[in-house]
Formats: sequence, structure tokens, C-alpha cells
Amino acid sequence: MRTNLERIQRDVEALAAFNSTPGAGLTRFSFSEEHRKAQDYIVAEMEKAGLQVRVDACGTVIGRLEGEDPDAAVIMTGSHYDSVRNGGNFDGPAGVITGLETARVFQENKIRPRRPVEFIAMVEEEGARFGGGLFASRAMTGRLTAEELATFTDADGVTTGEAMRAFGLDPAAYKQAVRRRGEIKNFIELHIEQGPVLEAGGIQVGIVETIVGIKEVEVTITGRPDHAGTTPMEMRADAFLAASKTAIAANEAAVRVGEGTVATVGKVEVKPGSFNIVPGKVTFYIDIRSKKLACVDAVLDAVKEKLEELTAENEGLSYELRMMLATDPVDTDPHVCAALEQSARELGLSSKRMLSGAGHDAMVMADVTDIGLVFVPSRGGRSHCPEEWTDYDLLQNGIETVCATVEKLACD
Ligand code: HGY
Ligand code: MN
Ligand code: MN
Ligand code: MN
Repeated sequence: MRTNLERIQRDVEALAAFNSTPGAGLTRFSFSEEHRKAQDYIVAEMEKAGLQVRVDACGTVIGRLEGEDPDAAVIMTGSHYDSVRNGGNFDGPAGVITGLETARVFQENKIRPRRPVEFIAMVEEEGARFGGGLFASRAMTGRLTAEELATFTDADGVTTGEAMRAFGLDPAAYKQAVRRRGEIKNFIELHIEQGPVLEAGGIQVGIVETIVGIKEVEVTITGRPDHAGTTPMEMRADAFLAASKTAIAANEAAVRVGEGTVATVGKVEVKPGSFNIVPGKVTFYIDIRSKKLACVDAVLDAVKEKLEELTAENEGLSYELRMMLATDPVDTDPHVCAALEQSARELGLSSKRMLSGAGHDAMVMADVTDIGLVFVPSRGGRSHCPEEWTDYDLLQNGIETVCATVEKLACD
């Protein structure tokens, strides 16, 4: 092994300390103080590894190792380092640390690649603060819009653009983050599996062939706040009841269409939010995913039908639906998959081709380059919770696989 287990563990523990909910999992929202401290750590480690470091217009940290041919298309690896609320220490940072450790191996072994190599650390992949998500990769691929920066807000009503400005970025310059097709030869991301497949099969490395498509919609149902005791049931315009029926419709549609399709309502805001007031307004988010886009759309259609039915039968109810994120299913590049598989084999590691039910920045980077996505096992298949864990030696297996593959692709 050329990577160093102690350094990997130190990186995980160092980044995990930049946390706004210590003792209750990891919470590191974008453009927060925790983000700032984590960014400072990553920049310092990249500089120590001999990289030229910059932060792009939307906050992605980019460490560049110049190639013998500085104009050659770049080999890029990395992931995100923001988190969900009360999440785990590995979702995202595992891929950022893969980059740090690969850069260190290049430095220690005096590897001078023909192609430039860029190691990146991205923000707001989860969308946990502003909704949407996959922010940095959408900024790099030109999908981000000024409208989003001005309208996506956090729980305090702060827009993404305002948070960027407070962090020292200029939201008006967001387009400067865009990377053109042709600039990047490959993007490879290492990520924890966040599911049970590798652990259950005793497989060391997952090589993802397809990443599911995702549609995330925000639904706001407006009803009428009334006294919970004096308002007869048949006279109510109960927004939460309508939201519940809509959530059930989404759930039943996902089960009905099958193909591994999933639908989740994980965030609900009920207003005014008192036990003795009939809910007047409910905003909730439906996350729909499938390896088949037609299945995602079938579930979304079922949601829209239910909303139309509920508001037709009760004129006190109305709804608005806002698309927060829409990404199609994406296949990874067969050549990159083969190179990753060969690296795993040469390292004596077992590997398995698989589907990703989680979304990842790699799926967006596929707009401008050919991608690879590597999984390492998650203990008990758990993620997006404090129990999220990957043994450091299992993480190291994935890092070695990516490091060897980045070296091959960069030195070809
Ligand atoms: O939601 C996801 O799949 C990813 O963790 N952002
Ligand atoms: Mn995640
Ligand atoms: Mn992630
Ligand atoms: Mn991701």
C-alpha cells in the first residue's frame, strides 16, 4: 500500500471536528463557520502535498498538480465535504480525502504525470441548507442559474447568493466556475456505498455502472388555519391532511412502478404549527429516484394527480409545486470502469459492478467528462445518520484503487 492509514484516519477525524452538532452526528452546512474551517484544513493539506490551490467562484477547492503537458485534459478526482443534518463523517469526505492521499502519494513517489491532475473538494452537494443539491458540480458544468442563487433559501430565509457573499464569494461571478467539455478527461469520485450490498457480499470495492435519476420537488399546500376544537371535520381545509394523502400517493406509486424506484418525504414544515390549530400551510419535499427516468416521472405524475384531486374536491385548498432538482440516470464510462476494475485486481481486491441509489456529483460532472464512481462498504448499510461508518482499512482499499487508476490515466 502506498497510502497511509494513519493519515487517512487523521483526515477523517480532523474534518469531523468541524461540526455544528457535536454528539449528534455531523452537521456541516455550506458557507457556514464549519465549512470555513474544513476548507482551511483542506487547502492547507493540499498545499503541503505540493498542489497549486485555488477556490473557484462557487466555493469548490481545486488543488492542481501540473502535468508535463500543462495543456492536456485534466484527470480530476474528489467529492463534497458538506453534510446532511446530523449525518456521518464519511459521506463526501471519503472522496475528498481520497484526493488528498493520492496527491501525497504522487508527491512522495515523485510521480510526474503527463496530464495535469486536479483534486477537488465541493460544497452543497447535499442541498441540506438551501435545497436542490449537487451545487458545486452544477456550477462547474453550467447547470446553475442566477435564479436559483436568488431564490433558494435556508431555514432563516437567507438566499444561496447572500450566503455566498457573506462567505466572501461573489455570486454574480458564479459562471466563472464553469469548466468546458474537453478540459477534463476523466472525473473519478470515491464515495461510501451508503447501502448494504458490499458488506453483505464481503466485497471490498464497488464499481458503479449507473447512478439513479432524481427528481426533488417542493410542494406547498395552502389550506385554512382554524380552531382545532370548533371546526367541524367537513368544513376544514386541512393542509397537513392533504400533504399526508399526497405523500401516501407518492409512496404507493413508487411501489407500483417497481424497478427499484423509491420516493421519500423527509422534510415537512407545518404552519402555524400548533397542536390546536388546523394546519393552514404545509411545505414538504418529495425525493423520487429510479434507474429508469420513466419511473421517476410516473411517480411525479401520480403526485400531481393527487394534488389536483384534493384541490378540486375542496376549494379551500390550493397547491404550488417547485422543481428543486432534476437529474437523469447516468452511466459511468466503460473505460474508466475497466481501469478501476483492473487496479482493484492488481491490488488483490475483490470488486463488484453495481448501481448507485444515491446521487453524487459525478453524475453531474458526466455533462462535461467521462466519469468513474467507486464505492467502499458502509457498516450495516447505514448513512445520513450518526451511525454512518466505514472501517479505515476498507476506506484505504478504495483510496488505493482510485490512486492507482488516477496515476494510470494521468501518465498515459
Ligand atoms: O441524496 C443523496 O443521494 C446524496 O447523499 N446527496
Ligand atoms: Mn449524502
Ligand atoms: Mn455524498
Ligand atoms: Mn454525492
